[in-house]
Parts: sequence; C-alpha cells; structure tokens
Amino acid sequence: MTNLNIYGWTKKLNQLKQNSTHNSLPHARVTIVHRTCYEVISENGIFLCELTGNMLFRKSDFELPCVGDWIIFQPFDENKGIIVDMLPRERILFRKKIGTMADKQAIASYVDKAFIVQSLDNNFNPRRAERFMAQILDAGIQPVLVLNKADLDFDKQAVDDAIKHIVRQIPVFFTSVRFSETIRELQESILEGETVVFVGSSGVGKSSLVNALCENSALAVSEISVSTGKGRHTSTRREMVLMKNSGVLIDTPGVREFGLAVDNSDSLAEMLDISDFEKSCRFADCTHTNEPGCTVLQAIENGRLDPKILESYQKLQREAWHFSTSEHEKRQRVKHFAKVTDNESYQKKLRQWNASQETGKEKKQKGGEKRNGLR
Ligand SMILES: Nc1nc2c(ncn2[C@@H]2O[C@H](COP(=O)(O)OP(=O)(O)OP(=O)(O)O)[C@@H](O)[C@H]2O)c(=O)[nH]1
Ligand SMILES: [Mg+2]
Ligand SMILES: [Zn+2]
Repeated sequence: MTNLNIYGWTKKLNQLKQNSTHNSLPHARVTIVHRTCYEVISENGIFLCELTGNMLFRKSDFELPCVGDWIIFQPFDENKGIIVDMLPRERILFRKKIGTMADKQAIASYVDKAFIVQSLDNNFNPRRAERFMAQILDAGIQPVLVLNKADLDFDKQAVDDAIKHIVRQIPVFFTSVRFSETIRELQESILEGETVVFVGSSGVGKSSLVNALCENSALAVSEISVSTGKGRHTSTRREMVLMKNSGVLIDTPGVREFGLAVDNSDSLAEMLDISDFEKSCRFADCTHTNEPGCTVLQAIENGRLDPKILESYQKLQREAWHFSTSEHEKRQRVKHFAKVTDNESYQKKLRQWNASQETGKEKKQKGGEKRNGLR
C-alpha cells in the first residue's frame, strides 16, 4: 500500500474530503495529465482516470484537474477510474494563457516551493526571475532562485550584483549537476511531503536537476544537438516524481513566455525591495515617473536603486493591472448574461420563441407529409 503522506496527504486534506458527497471513495493525487486522461497515485497504486462528463463540461479549462491536484475517484477494472470530485485547490501556480487577455492556465497545485531555474550561460536574466517571483508569491508559494550550470564560465561578481535585491527576499542556490555538493544542498532544502515545481526556459537543466535530486534517470534529458544547438529531449508534459526520503518534484516543459495572471500587484514593491524608498514619496499615489518629492527617483539618482528594477516594477504592475481589469470585465459580462437569462420576461420570450419554432417545424413536417402524399 502506498503511503500518501509522502505525496503530501495531510489531516487537513482528509477533513476536506469528508465534505464531499463521494467521501467513501478513494482519493489520489494527479501525477501526469495526458491529453484525455489523468495518471493518479492512490493508496492502491497508480490509476489511469477519466473525468465524469459532469466535471468536464461544467468547468473552465483552468478549473480542470492539473498536476498536483487531489481528486476522488471511482475505481473500475484493475487500474482504471473515473474522477468524480476534486478537493478545493490551494497554492496553485497559474500563468496567463498565451494569446488571451484574461484567461489563465493552471500549471500545478498544492505547491510549497517553486524553483525558478535559470542557467548561468546566456539564460541568466533577473527580470525574468522577477516575473516568475510575482506569480509565485501571488499564489502563496515560496519562490527559490536556482542558478544552474555553475560549472560553466560566468562572471560571478556581475551575477551577484544583479541579484542583490532578490537575495534579500528569497533563497538563491548556485548549482551544477556536475557538482554533487550543490545538489545535496538543494536536496536538503526540500522537506518530506513538500511539493516543489520547477519552472524556467527550455534547456536550463530542470529535468537534469530533477533527475539528480531523485538519484535516477526517470525523466528524459536533452542532449544538445550539434547542428542546431537545441535540446532534443525537451520535456513535453508536466510530471511528478518522488524524491527518496523527502519531497515531490514536478518537472515542467520550458516556457518561452510567462505572462502574469495576478489580481493584485500590492506586494510587488516589497518583492523588488523598493517599498522602503516608496514609503517616503510625497504623494501616496506617486507613480515614480516625474512627481516632485519622489524618493524612488531620488534613490535612482544617488545610485541606491538600479533603474532597471524600477522599470521592471512598473512593467509588472501594468501587466497585473491589465490582467485583473480584463478578468473583472469578463466576470461582469458573465454576471450580466446570467442576470439576463434569469430575467422573467426574457424567459417568457424564450418560451414563445421555442414554441414558434416548434409550430414552424410541425408545419414544415406536415407540408412535407402532404407533398409525400401522406395525410
Ligand atoms: N554544463 C552543464 N550542463 C547541464 C547542467 N544541467 C543540465 N545540463 C545540460 O543542459 C541540457 C538541457 O538539460 P535539460 O535538463 O533537458 O533542460 P530542461 O530545462 O529540462 O529543458 P526543457 O525540458 O526543454 O524545458 C542537457 O544537455 C544537460 O545535460 C549543468 O549543471 N551543467
Ligand atoms: Mg525538461
Ligand atoms: Zn515616487
């Protein structure tokens, strides 16, 4: 029997399960999402599950189960099942769905830590790390910056300078799959039952780190193709693996674009370590662009704040604002539509219209019967 505590099952989750009408059925955690089915781990091992139609059609995409979710299922045959319910989600890592204004996509749920992986070659980019941090902190997840491929040549001083403000906020690790002590340090930072998701661009070494941490080669790792310089075994799905004697790791495919899907940008200043400067601005709603008495601009002038950090702050703020206002408008539209469809006169008109359609159909049918000589 599998002990689900090492997969993050807790007493609190057990209590939540009791609220479900299906609480007598087994529970499990989603480990892989395939195109049409879900691989889950339960006390009785791995099951391949589908969703009930009810769950499939009543939910938006981002509400469907994702890796990390806890579900309740009805087993059948030897290792198949139907997902009938999902426990209320917590600590979900979202991102904005590419090509949309306010649609979000759930990457993983019940996440304790998110490792933002960058490689110390040309992938290192503090602005990108800040973007991930904003989304991760919004979900109540602990961000960790992992700077990988530390065996390669890089300018340590320049990197240290660029991440000074990040180091003050979150843990930062320099790692290399070739230096086992750096892997051990990372391993020790993950506690039993904790869930860690790995995010970052393609080729930075997420799968390699997951494999090194699990001391096996469960995940395919890319070999750099000599002709294109690109990885060949690029990960194509989110996948959960268990670490020996400790946590649960979720590997994700590299992303080229990570759009913010946050509702609230209030914590950005603190995250970027500029809230102390901001507090003393003359105007409470200072935008730090050209206002008199702006202590943020003063900090830039006297070299205490990197102008790139302020730029990043304003960009992330704008993006969060765009997402939350579009989402708000969308919600209003849905509410308005619900109101319209609940409205009595609308319902009456709908009934009349349906009835007229029916009579039209009958007439047509009768006409057809006549033409066919059937009375
Ligand atoms: N020099 C060096 N190479 C590394 C290190 N970690 C990973 N690599 C190499 O980097 C390449 C990409 O590694 P992956 O683990 O596949 O990268 P990934 O982040 O999972 O990439 P995607 O799955 O495409 O998102 C492989 O050729 C690895 O061998 C490291 O610490 N040092
Ligand atoms: Mg990978
Ligand atoms: Zn200001």
